[in-house]
Amino acid sequence: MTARPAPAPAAAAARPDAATPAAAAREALGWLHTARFLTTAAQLHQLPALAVPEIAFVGRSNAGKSTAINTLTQQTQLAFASRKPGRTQHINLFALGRQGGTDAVLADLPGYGYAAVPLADKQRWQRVMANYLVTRENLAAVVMLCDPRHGLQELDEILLEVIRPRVEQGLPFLILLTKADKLNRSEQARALQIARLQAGGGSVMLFSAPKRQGVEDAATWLRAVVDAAANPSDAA
Ligand SMILES: Nc1nc2c(ncn2[C@@H]2O[C@H](COP(=O)(O)OP(=O)(O)O)[C@@H](O)[C@H]2O)c(=O)[nH]1
Ligand SMILES: [Mg+2]
Repeated sequence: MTARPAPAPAAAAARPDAATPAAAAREALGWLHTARFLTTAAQLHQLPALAVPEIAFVGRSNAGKSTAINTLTQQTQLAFASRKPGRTQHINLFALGRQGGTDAVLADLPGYGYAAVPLADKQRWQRVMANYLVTRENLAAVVMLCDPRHGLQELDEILLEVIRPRVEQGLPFLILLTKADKLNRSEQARALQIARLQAGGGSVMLFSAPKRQGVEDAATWLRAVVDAAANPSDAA
């Protein structure tokens, strides 16, 4: 081999973090991995007022919310993936940020719609969720988890109606169609199509924890939402 001069440094000078979608996803997943438990609240007024962007995860019991949070944060037990649905009645907050700093928060909201829960409890949860989604000042985005084999159900639609005005004002909204590994390709395409019609301008992605489908895209979306909330002038 003949000796050659070193290549021009132009490519190497580019910031490695966001050079490609894959690099952006890696950066986002590294950031999500910093998630740690912050606090839990049984009632809205117990939630601390926070200045950092907050991303709420909502969904029916058993939709795959805990699994998605654990997969995105790459932590097996952060959001307890329950075999007994309907038991997580609190709002759990998880802090995100490198070096112990907090630059965003994930809010794991109570799963709803579990049949065995008494009606009064269901109605209480519905009120708490609606109040949270309407009044939470640092709310920066909402992620709705939905098992596409069942589609959006009545309680999903009610929540959609609650947040629709905020989505129309620009609140980022993502429907994650979970358990995509249970659908074949044409069923996936059809589920995407239906959910896009229902999302009212929000985004829709297929997601599978075991197949890791949609994990990088969802992570990148979450990171971008927080970046946009932190630097509103960059958004356009
Ligand atoms: N096949 C498959 N099963 C999943 C997936 N995500 C969750 N599940 C299963 O669905 C059930 C409910 O999941 P969980 O995360 O506890 O739902 P949650 O009630 O919304 O928090 C559990 O048995 C999970 O193992 C997925 O992506 N694929
Ligand atoms: Mg759960």
